[in-house]
Amino acid sequence: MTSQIASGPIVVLTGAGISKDSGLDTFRDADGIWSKVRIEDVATAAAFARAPERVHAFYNARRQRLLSSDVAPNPAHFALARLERHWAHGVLVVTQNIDDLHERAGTSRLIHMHGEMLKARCGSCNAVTAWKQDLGLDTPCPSCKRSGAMRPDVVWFGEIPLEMDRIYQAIAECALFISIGTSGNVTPAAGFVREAREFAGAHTVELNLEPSAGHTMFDDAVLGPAAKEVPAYVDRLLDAS
Ligand code: BV8
Repeated sequence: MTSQIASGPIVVLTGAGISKDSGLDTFRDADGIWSKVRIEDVATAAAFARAPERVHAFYNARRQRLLSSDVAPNPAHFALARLERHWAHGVLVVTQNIDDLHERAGTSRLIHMHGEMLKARCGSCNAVTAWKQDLGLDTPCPSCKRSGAMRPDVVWFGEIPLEMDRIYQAIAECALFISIGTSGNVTPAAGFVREAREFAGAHTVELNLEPSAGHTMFDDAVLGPAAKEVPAYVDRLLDAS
């Protein structure tokens, strides 16, 4: 490891692959979510306007799955929390995932750029509320009391991801950019590695089950399941720092 990496901030981008070993489905694997349902039918504002019950059913099922007792953070989530505790120059985790497994593993500097499944937002008054029950057309907003406008507090395709300025600022200052468990198919997240290379001159590493769509942009790659490879990689980083 170069001295630049050893003395600089780290930005970690995670995707659905880091939660696969916790029992949550990915999107584009052979048995993934998009092999069972179309983005256009459940993950856009137009889909919600056209058939809100279908969108609610899609997220209610995923929310209940996330809350089930057999879904918990895996060693990859815990390793990133350990890295944050021991890396002297700062670690920011930017996740595309809408689950709460990073928080439950102890990560605190965290941005959910695509929102959070355990929050609901009112389309009328914009109030955001922590949410673990099913959502439906008859669900009243806890704040304005109106029904019919509650939605999962997630970023659908065609909507603007959250905290982009803060994310780009952190990437511009990082010495090491690590991408874990993402296929590199969804923008703007898929472009972060290029930002890290071109604007920060950062060292870039991809930890994934297989090479992602953007694999040529990474200096290094570690292929294998996140639950196995991420703890080992964090050990190497901390041992060398
Ligand atoms: C935006 C929340 C402008 C909801 C998600 C054409 C028409 C319309 C739009 C577009 C278009 N072309 C491009 C676009 C833009 C669009 C887009 O990228 N579309 C794609 C489909 C082409 N993007 C947007 O609309 C975004 N908004 O662009 O606004 C803008 C831009 C910049 C600044 C301001 C404004 C909004 C996108 C957000 C959509 N919402 N999620 C929900 O979850 O239901 S995205 C969704 O995909 C999830 O967040 C998911 O995390 C994310 C990315 O997928 P991955 O995480 O990578 O998951 P995937 O299954 O693909 O890959 C898993 C990987 O893990 C695989 O590589 C696999 O090998 C690996 N793996 C598997 N097991 C393991 C493993 N790795 C390690 N260990 C294992 N065990």
